[in-house]
Amino acid sequence: MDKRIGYLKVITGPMFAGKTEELLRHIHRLQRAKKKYLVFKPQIDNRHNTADVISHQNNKTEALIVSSSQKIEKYLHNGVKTIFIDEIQFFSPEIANFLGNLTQQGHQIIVAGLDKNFCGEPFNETIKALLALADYVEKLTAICQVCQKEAPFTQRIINGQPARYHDPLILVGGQKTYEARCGSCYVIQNKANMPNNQPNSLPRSKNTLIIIAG
Ligand code: TTP
Ligand code: MG
Repeated sequence: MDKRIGYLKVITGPMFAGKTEELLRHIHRLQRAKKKYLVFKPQIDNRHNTADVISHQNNKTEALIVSSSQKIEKYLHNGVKTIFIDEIQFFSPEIANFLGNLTQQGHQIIVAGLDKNFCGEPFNETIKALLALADYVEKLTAICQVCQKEAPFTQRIINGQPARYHDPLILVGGQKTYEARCGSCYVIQNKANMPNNQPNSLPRSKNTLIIIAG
């Protein structure tokens, strides 16, 4: 990557793929060189009850908790040009244009976020826009917790059963609620009952419902 100009890199894939760990790897490189940077994470991700970004390997770094691109903008002073954001899928789609404009101004931006939701579809408009705008995309996979093959999907499990297609999009959680799955072992209930089996052809009216799970 050319470090003299701005760029947007998206680290993406399912849960348990090591997206946060990869983000931290980039951050630790800068720490060693004492280069200035800012790390953000969305207000919604309260899994660890701390402002740190924490990977499954328990590596961590301090982050600023923000709810919108406007809040991020307020921190962009003192000439800091390098920005990291974890859980980017939890920001609204405007963040894509906001980050695109920053790259034009020479900012170097690395974000991490889910490509697909528990339904196996693009997580939302935010990630779609970012993947289109990105200069670099690093797509990671996890390992299927059933058969140990490469896992591009995230399985949501509710009371021991695969989640249903119309369950709420956002359910913050970890290993108690989600598993990494390959295409063969991944299951979604009720998707076949959709009219024309079209993804998202019914309004996902419960999208705004946010549930916090283990
Ligand atoms: P991630 O950081 O993507 O999960 P992770 O930490 O296991 O992955 P990695 O090691 O690659 O960093 O966090 C995803 C969050 O999104 C988690 O709180 C669960 C939530 N989520 C939803 O709200 N809806 C969904 O459909 C899915 C798949 C996850
Ligand atoms: Mg993560």
